[in-house]
Amino acid sequence: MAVVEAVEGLAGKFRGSMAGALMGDCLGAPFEGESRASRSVLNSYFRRLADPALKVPYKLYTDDTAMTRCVAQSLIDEKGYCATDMAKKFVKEYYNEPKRGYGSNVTDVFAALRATKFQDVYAPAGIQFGGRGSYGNGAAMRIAPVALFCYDAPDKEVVHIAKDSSLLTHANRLGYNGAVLQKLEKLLELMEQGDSVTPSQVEDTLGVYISAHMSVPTAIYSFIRALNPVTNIESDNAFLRTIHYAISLGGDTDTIASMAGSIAGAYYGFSEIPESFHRHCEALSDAIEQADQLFKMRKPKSTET
Ligand code: F2R
Ligand code: MG
Ligand code: MG
Repeated sequence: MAVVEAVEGLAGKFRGSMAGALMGDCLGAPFEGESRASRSVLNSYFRRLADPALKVPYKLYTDDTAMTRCVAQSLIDEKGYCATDMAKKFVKEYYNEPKRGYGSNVTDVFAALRATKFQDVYAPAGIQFGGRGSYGNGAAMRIAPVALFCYDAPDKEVVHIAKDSSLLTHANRLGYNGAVLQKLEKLLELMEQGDSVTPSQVEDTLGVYISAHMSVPTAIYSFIRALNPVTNIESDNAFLRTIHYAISLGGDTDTIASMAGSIAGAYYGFSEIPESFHRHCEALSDAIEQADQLFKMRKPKSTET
């Protein structure tokens, strides 16, 4: 792919967030659900990918990115949140490319939305799991464009769009809140232990699973942990270190690395993502294009009432 022009400042952070989500997904996907990869396997994986002479096909994105792209495109097309448009985009995307590794139950929501002709777009998610709704991390994994779109908006606007867009597929309160607050206390305890915390401790304390409450705090922790060098992780680039560390925890690697990558990408900015990795991820230019559009249309600052 063509080299992406460097953009600094806030625009670079928008790009970094969208690109980071994509890269975490693409680079983490080969390890999803496999037993935890060893340090040496991951160090050589990242070393190989960094080699400009390496000629391999790019890594495909999965459902995480497929849905993130829908969220971004819907906010862009509708210039705001439109539940019906977003639901239609999810369904169209799924039926165009169903083999992106979707959660096994969320596909029932897509089928019901289509069968009911989008009459009540929140209804199908509400009847999942006997009316309890899904607590999978499929709503959290696609949320980055909402944060970008609402960059300057009042908090209540971010919360409204984040919650309602999640409810299109995930009606369990753990699915849209991620039980994050409870878990954040444990995250703080882990942070106090510094670099001595092992992947097993993270798995036992925060979780590395497909459920929102067992993966969202883990992604946040991965970002914080990788702010500084991590023992046995070779990457000296902090963005790559975040993705590497998230994958090293095992479990739901594409999703945890994608969520951590979007935070790290926003924090460090796109210019800090090594160019040698750009070509390894499918459709990076689309992520950049959507980031640029979200940047241009970000909501103006307004005073909260
Ligand atoms: N699906 C996967 N990975 C497995 C297969 C990938 C393989 N490499 C392949 O290519 O085929 N990953 C993706 O799914 C996760 C996001 O899932 P989402 O969108 O939340 O789906 P769903 O179906 O709503 O929930 C996932 C599972 O969670 C359990 N669950 C959820 N709510 C529950 C409830 N109330 N009670 C009991 N169980 C509940 C179920 O097992 C659901 O199937 C991401 O990892 C993405 O990468
Ligand atoms: Mg996935
Ligand atoms: Mg996953």
